[in-house]
Amino acid sequence: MSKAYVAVDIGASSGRLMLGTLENKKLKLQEMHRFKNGFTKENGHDRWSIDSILDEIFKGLEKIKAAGYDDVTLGIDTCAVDYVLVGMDGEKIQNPISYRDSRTKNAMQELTSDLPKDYIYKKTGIQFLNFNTLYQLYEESKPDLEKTDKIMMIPDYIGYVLTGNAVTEVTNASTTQMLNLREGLFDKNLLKKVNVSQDQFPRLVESGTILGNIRHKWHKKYDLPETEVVTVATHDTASAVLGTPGEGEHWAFLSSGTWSLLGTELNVPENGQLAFKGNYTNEWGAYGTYRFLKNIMGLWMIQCVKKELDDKYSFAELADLAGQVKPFQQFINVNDDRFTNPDNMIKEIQTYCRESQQKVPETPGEIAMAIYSNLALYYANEIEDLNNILGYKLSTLNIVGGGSNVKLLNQLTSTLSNIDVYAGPSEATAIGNLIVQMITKNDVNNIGEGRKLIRDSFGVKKFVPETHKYADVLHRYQEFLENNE
Ligand code: LRH
Repeated sequence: MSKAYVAVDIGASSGRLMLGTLENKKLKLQEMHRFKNGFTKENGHDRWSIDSILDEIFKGLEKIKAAGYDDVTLGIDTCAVDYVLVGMDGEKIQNPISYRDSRTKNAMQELTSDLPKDYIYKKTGIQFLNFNTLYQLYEESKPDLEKTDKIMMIPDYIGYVLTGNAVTEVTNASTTQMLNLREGLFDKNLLKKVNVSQDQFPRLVESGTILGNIRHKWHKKYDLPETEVVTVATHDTASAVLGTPGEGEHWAFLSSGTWSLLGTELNVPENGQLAFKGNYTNEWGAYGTYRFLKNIMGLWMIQCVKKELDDKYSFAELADLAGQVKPFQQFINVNDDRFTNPDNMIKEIQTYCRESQQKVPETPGEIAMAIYSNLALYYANEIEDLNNILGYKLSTLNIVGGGSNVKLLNQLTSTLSNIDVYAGPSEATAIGNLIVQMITKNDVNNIGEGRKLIRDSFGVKKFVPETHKYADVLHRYQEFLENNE
């Protein structure tokens, strides 16, 4: 009889089940199951196929049992903001709509013409992204909403299907832009604006709450290990930050995956005027922390390009090709909404460059370099902004997630931001998910000890600024942004 921890980590393009065990005071990770994820058009919208995700989770658990683990603890994390409407019969009403669906294109503008942005920001401290749950609910089908008994964030819904128990976990709930920072509850006025009520959300719980055991009916259908579900930091970014081995004071993180989430951990939210103007967010974290950060378009751009090139090149090959090309051949505001879900990313980038009378990237290497160099510039610009808002200089930057494997991007980021970069682990999200389970089950004492465990278990690579390089580029990029925002 072997015990283990399992992180179910569902990203925008893939999901996996990672097994975590403690061996000789080190955390050992093993990928047990991986599957493709993505949204497809269904009933007029881009939707996640939630039943297939559940199916894959069961498949993964069967593999884990077959590998000899018959007693596991399991935590679920996914990307934020999306939700499932559940009817009186306890079943989902439809497949959940992805935040990249175009339904919310004008919703934020419409809603905030009535409720001013500074009013919403003061209450919630959450950045304005046109896909926040607040704006998604604003656009929600009225007949579907009328049938709704429960509104559940996706990881909470998965936990509910597995165990029959319904909660709303705070790290993810905060990204709805509907939690009131001061009251610690959903804000009544904001809910009213989108015709939903507090009692439609299951009770709020902190990360690290035991949810319950997998239901008997699933054991009858699948050959599963005994499984206890822990509600971890269910927002993948919250898990990624918990899985970041930052050290000392004032370290910054860059969770680099489909999105680039750049920021720092705070104990008190920062929702003053400067943070509001900079559109920084205060997402709730585990153990009384806040993730003060900004969303940057991220590797989504390169993921789209890879697909559009028929997966002829791997990410590593694209980075190699980029390395053979000169950086900064064109400036791109990577956070321009036009890159959120274009029909074709390569064409969108090329049109952008043509429209702004810049060199048009043509080869795969040129396109990849255009993306990497502009991501690095955008990061550097935000680090400067963060230093200003916080009133102190961030000491180091820990890059985690898949993007931490891209040496070229790490080096450009270090040089342009003039900061020491520590890259890795690339599996920070799954690790953060596991660490919260281990703290909940008393195998690890607290998050400080958890981060030490990560440092002791995984290699981290250091990148230092090449100070003689690219002296004036950031400044020119900032001027470009000012004229192109
Ligand atoms: C990253 C992420 C991010 C959210 C976005 C919707 O996967 O969760 O933190 O802003 O997806």
